[in-house]
Amino acid sequence: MKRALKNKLVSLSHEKDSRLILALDFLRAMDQASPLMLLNLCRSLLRDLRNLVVGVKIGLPLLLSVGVEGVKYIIYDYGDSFYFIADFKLSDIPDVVDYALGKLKEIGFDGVIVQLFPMGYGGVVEKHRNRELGIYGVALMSHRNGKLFRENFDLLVEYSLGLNLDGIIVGATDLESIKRARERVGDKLLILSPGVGVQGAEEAAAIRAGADFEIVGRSITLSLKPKDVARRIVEAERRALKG
Ligand code: O7M
Repeated sequence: MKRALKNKLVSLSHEKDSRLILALDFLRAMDQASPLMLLNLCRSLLRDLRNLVVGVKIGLPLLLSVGVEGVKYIIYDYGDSFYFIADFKLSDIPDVVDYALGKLKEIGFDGVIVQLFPMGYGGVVEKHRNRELGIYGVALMSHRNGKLFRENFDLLVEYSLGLNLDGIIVGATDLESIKRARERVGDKLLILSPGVGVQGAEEAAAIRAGADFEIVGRSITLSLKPKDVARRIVEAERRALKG
């Protein structure tokens, strides 16, 4: 993980000795809780996980529950402790993606996820990376039947290299593809890998296969003991890195 040593994600990872990114999508009792209660739940979860988790990925489930102001509030409170990633898997025309990236940076996000298949994002990526927004592209999704991703995986990885992204997403449910991506990108791109736990991938297996970070959501956020689960995953990842 030599790349982008200036990247906040990488420096927090070194500081905390952790490769864990939390997907903050679903919380226990989410359907019954008011936005304010949810915000308090998020804040206490993040307080508990501060020393274990490096990044926090926020997508539509949380945004639609607490609103933009709520998300801003979370980032305002915890921006020094975590690398915040906006996961709206942007996939529009470059002008719209350009606008969205600017707004997401204003909200306080450190990084954003884009889909790569629309292509044409060269100028947009360069502009926003120069403004210190990390950009990560989806190369292979973790769910079953993602046939088009599978068929175009090599192309998407090549495209990511050409764009000089900060990193790519490769599902932890396909370890061979992680190995293949790592061989191809070397240390030029970070590899972030979701699908651990609820979706079936084993803890730390993606790290062993060559991913830099594992993204984990429900196994932690829906647990009665989120800190214990996070600690167990981080310890498994540390063991995997030591070989
Ligand atoms: O651990 P989970 O299954 O509760 O959550 C996984 C998270 O990773 C959730 O936020 C998904 O949106 C995300 N994710 C996938 O599960 N699969 C993918 O292929 C890609 C992502 C992702 O993070 O894309 C950026």
